[in-house]
Amino acid sequence: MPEAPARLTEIRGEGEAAIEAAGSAAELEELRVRYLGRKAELTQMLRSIGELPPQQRGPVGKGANEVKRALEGLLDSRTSALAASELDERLRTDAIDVTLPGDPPAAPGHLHLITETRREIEDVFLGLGFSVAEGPEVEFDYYNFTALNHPPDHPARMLADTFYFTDEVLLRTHTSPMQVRAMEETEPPIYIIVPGKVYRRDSDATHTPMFHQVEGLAVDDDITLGDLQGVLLEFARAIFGAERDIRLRPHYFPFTEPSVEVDVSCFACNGTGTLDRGARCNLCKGSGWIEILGSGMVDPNVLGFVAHNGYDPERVQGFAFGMGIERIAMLRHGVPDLRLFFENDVRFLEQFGR
Ligand code: 2NL
Repeated sequence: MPEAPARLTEIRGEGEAAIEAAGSAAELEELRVRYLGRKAELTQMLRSIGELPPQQRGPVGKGANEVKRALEGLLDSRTSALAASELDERLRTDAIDVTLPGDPPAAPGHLHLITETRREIEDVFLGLGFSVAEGPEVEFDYYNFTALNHPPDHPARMLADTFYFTDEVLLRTHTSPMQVRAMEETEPPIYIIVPGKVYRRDSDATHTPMFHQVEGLAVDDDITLGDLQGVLLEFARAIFGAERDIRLRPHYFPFTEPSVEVDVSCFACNGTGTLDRGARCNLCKGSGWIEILGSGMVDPNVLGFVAHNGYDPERVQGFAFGMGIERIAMLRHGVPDLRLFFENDVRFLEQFGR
């Protein structure tokens, strides 16, 4: 057995090497027991110092305590270094990437009935070859009235009926101004529908100052009232059921000539006006017909405003129509009051828009 101080140097070398090499907290704990535990060689040496010759006690005791402190210090610093790097590792691997898409429950929201209805109407006309165009809600008097053949004294132009910003700038009262814009931008043929919000100075049980419209426009060679009738029959059947018929009644609009109002055969009484036990149908008031929209052949005067872009009224003709989205939705879903659309009572809204 080597002399005590030489053995101490050996223990210190071995211990330090083993501690440096340890890769886990558990290994370090084992080494702490092996080198500093009750049965460790170093501990035994310190305990038996009293048995050494007196002149060796001082140097051996001093040397053994030095080794003990060195190994203790190294064990402590390695233990905390390892804990820190294990924490770093965990922070790195357990990190949550908050930019990844989550896995949330299905959104509790859904479309508003007006949005759902607008999209269904759009789908019908997309299927018939029309494109969807949208335009500004703040318009010039020129596009909203003048180019749509409204004479300067037309009642719709009055301050009492239309929201004006200035003499020439207003909130559009229909979506037709965008149809004039589309004709300025695109030569014929044109087949478009224009959905959107429109504004009129009206407010009662059947009128809100803002409502939604879809207008349609087709201009081509040889467009006839028969084309209008065919397109609107397809529309009525797609929205109100394959059994439906339509009826055109003469009417008047400033921008169409001739003009017609269009009725669909009643889907509550199948157009008979009478219910099961002979009671009068209350949806169509016994007439068998329900008004759904207004339309007509585009007035040549309207085409005259865009004749410079190929809309020569001597060479092309067209049809146009306009409908209120609220009215279509109320009829289809039996909504009893227009104002329900805008009160945002979820008990109403939640019933639609799946
Ligand atoms: C209704 C009736 C209608 C039009 C809108 C139109 C547009 C152009 C030219 C000619 Cl650019 N006409 N639009 C035509 C007839 C009726 O709307 O009752 N809407 C709620």
